[in-house]
Amino acid sequence: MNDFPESDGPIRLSDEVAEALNAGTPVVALESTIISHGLPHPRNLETAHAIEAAVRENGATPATVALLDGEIRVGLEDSDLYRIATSDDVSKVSLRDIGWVLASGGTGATTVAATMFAAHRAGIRVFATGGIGGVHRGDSGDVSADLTALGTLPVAVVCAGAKAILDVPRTLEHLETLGVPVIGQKTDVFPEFWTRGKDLPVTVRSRDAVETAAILSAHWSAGLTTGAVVAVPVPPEHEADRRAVEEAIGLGLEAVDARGITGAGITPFLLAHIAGSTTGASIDTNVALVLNNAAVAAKIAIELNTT
Ligand code: PSU
Ligand code: MN
Repeated sequence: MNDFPESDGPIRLSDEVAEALNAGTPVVALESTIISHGLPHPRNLETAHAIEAAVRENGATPATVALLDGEIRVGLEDSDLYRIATSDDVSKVSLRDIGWVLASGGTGATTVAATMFAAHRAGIRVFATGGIGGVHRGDSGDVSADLTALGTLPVAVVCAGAKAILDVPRTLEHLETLGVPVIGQKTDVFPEFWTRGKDLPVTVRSRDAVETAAILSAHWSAGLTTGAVVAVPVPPEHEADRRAVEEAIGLGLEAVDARGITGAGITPFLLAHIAGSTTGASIDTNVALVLNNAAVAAKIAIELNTT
């Protein structure tokens, strides 16, 4: 048990994660909504293990986050990953859901926002995932709390940008308003998850993990308390066909409207719909980019520990 000074609420670090943090060795936080709501079974469980392996192979300790039995858990056992990947009673937990899911004692998978919160409490600065949530398309005013978390918690989120199911230009404007830098690692354009992106700008291009860590370190040591997006495009050999993805998104958005799906259900529905209509190609891309991000995040965590 490693309690955060400003809080005495229930947070439990695995022995491995606690030891790594105490020893000052690099740790990478990982989310669990991607396991419960982002990928189909059994691909989700396989991928959860593969992401952790990618972090380890690149020299850092993985810390997957979830809410289990009334506790925030940072660093999970295989049996915990299995529960999240197979149970049909797992809540998708964003910032506002942490309290009620803890109080209920139920099982909760953390989004980018909730994972950033847990990572910050545990003292972890680097977090790898697939894509961040953002401003949804249309005029619904649906904006992911991932942006709220990025604007308030000093954690770097290594991702392949934002899914084109969102209004990506407005998402980037929102990040600017919140004071969140978007660091394009080896890219000048903001990646759009399944594709490497086209024409949306990043705040700054970084050559490699060393430069990214230097930027993050300068950002936080200047006294800023916001997070950062480290945008890493999907490796070219795994990039999906842009037209096929756009078409699948268009049909998915029509289905969302037709079925009256709203709120937190939208993202999981669209991901499943797009996976179905691209005959799984989008899932292969999703898995490939998450594994790549995990490896890149481990390298950044190593460099941050030495700057
Ligand atoms: N991207 C994916 N798979 C996912 C998500 C994003 O490829 O499962 C999840 C992340 O957990 C992200 C969340 O934080 O969707 C955003 O949901 P919402 O828009 O409801 O905040
Ligand atoms: Mn939403």
